[in-house]
Amino acid sequence: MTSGVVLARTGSSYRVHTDLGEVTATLRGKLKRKDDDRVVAGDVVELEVRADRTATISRVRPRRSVLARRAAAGDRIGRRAQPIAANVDQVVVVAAAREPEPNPRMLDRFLVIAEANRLPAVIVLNKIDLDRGALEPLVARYAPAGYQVLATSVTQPLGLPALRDLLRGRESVLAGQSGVGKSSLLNALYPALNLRIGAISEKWGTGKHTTRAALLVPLAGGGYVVDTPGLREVGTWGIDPELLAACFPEFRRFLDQCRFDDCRHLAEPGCAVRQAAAEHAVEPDRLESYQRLYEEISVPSWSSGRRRGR
Ligand SMILES: Nc1nc2c(ncn2[C@@H]2O[C@H](COP(=O)(O)OP(=O)(O)OP(=O)(O)O)[C@@H](O)[C@H]2O)c(=O)[nH]1
Ligand SMILES: [Mg+2]
Ligand SMILES: [Zn+2]
Repeated sequence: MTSGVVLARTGSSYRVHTDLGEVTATLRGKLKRKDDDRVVAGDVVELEVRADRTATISRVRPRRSVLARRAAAGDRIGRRAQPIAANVDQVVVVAAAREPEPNPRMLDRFLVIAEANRLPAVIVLNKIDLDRGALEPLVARYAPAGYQVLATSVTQPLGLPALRDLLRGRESVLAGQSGVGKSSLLNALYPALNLRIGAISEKWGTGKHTTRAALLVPLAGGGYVVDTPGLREVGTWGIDPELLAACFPEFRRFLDQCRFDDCRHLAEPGCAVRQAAAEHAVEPDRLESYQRLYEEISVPSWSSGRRRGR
């Protein structure tokens, strides 16, 4: 009996990373009968490995965390979370100083998805060689929420040892707009990965039907990076609108000071969050992000099928 980490699932077989190397495993009968999402990428499993490097998974260890897509209320399956990756330790949201310019609206969206999944998040500002001045506004925006902003440059290079430390021994989801340099950063840290740069990343199998399947890439020196789907595919779909404000950590201390218990922080009188924004005790543009996301996720469930298909 040995243990391993599930890297990917294809149909009913699993690629598992073990001390003995990578093996192909199937589930023992007893596990198979349970629901479909019993084992996902990132799960730590116990397995029996045979001489031909095939294996049988006999047990799944309890998960420390799950990155999940939430089924919306009103769906037949109810508000059940669909696990996409297990045991994710952190979300690393990557932005660029320039080319493309930082997009705070998109960063906020990724951070909310991380919070909704109770995953700690760190921001990496790459391409700092192109504009040193891009760091300060980002730190000002995100320090009150408690997010660390790490400046990096692949070309200079800069901040790479710190990023390596951040990724080492952990399971990380990298998120960020196309072109910010996610693949470049990983290649700079782990040349053996040899990821494609500057092109739509096909390398990790962003095929047609992979949206539900995650893939773990083992990093030299320990740790994993989760690819496909990124947070974008997980989306804000099914996040409870009532819980959205708490996904903005710097809002939390104001939430019980609103006049109405069910304040949505949109236009209600006596809203402590809006008051805080007016006084710049919270960044007004973060409130703007909140309000836009609120509108987006509070559309009635009958239209959620369409949103999901987008
Ligand atoms: N100046 C500068 N350019 C960089 C840096 N990092 C990456 N680039 C360039 O930015 C472009 C996009 O880099 P990628 O690594 O492909 O970006 P990505 O985030 O993986 O993009 P997708 O795979 O499309 O999501 C490439 O032309 C890189 O050479 C950096 O630190 N400084
Ligand atoms: Mg890439
Ligand atoms: Zn309020």
